Amino acid sequence: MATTDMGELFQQKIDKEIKIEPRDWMPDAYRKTNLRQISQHAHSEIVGMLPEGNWISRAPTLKRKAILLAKVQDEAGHGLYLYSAAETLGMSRDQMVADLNNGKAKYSSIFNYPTLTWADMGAVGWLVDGAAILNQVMLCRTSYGPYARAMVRICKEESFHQRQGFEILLVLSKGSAAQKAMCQDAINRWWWPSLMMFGPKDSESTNSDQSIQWKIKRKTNDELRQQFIDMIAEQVKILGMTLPDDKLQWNPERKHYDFGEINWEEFWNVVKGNGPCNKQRLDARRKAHEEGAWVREAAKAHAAKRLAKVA
Ligand code: FAQ
Repeated sequence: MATTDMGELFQQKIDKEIKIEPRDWMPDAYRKTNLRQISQHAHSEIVGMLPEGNWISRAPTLKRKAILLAKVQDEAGHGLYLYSAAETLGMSRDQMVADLNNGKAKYSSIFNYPTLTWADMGAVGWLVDGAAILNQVMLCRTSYGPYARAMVRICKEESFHQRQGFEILLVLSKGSAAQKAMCQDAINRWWWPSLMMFGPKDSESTNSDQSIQWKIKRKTNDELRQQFIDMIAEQVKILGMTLPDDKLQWNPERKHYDFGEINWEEFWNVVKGNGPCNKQRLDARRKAHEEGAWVREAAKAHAAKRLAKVA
């Protein structure tokens, strides 16, 4: 069958909401886009462990430490499900990790910002996981089967992450003047970078149109960003805190909150590797990879020994 006919059949399958599975025929560009997005997503989970990992040894109580530890471990698990889903598209995990470590692969801009105080653990959970969930709920219905299935489990865990973040801030918001100030400061620093997580505005998004046609994405970057702003603008009232945007205002005609201009220059700067912590994050990943070499070698040797026994 000619590739164009195959392409038409493929689109019909997508339109009928039939999931695409690893052994099915798919256009090269569909394979490439999924591989790009899923591997970027996996890298984000793994690099995303670092800003919070920074606070595990400094959590204020044993209980807080156990919760944070569990959250960071969940993120490692998410990375693993996602690398496995990406591998079904034909690239090895070794190659994906190499691409991350040599700076070729992207990961979410948000993880290039520093976590300066304990309140940042709350802001990351509430805002960063909150933004992640909105995007990921949509991805539970993405057209590539292994990605959609991985997202279902990830979303269940992410909602716990968001609640624990909000609860950290809720406690601080009812605390001393210094704790309240710490809470507000963390919100101020994480608000704008969280909005950037959804990607460039629709008019500058290179992949959205095709990804929406293939139902990899179900909503545009701007649609999800607006949904997030509408949700957080209400939740912040419960904390008795404010969002650092003097243009934030309910618009009864649009039935959405209006908001100020995002600093896109800052966004692209971070994406290109020049954010406050890009170098630190990649250095940490490379170091962990080098120091873990003996584990990989031991695991390979063990697997080879077992295979030899079976043969
Ligand atoms: N950072 O054409 P579009 C988490 C790139 S959640 C860096 O609109 P697309 C959980 C984009 O790759 C965070 N780069 O792209 C957690 C593209 O460049 P390329 C991860 C970005 O793919 C919480 C170019 O800009 N979530 O980890 C960003 O259609 C707490 C043009 O953009 C996901 O990855 C950015 N923010 O839409 C863990 C979700 N935005 O690749 C630990 C899955 C855009 O052509 C702690 N991914 N770029 O060279 C997606 O849904 C999509 O990939 C978007 C971007 C929405 C991120």
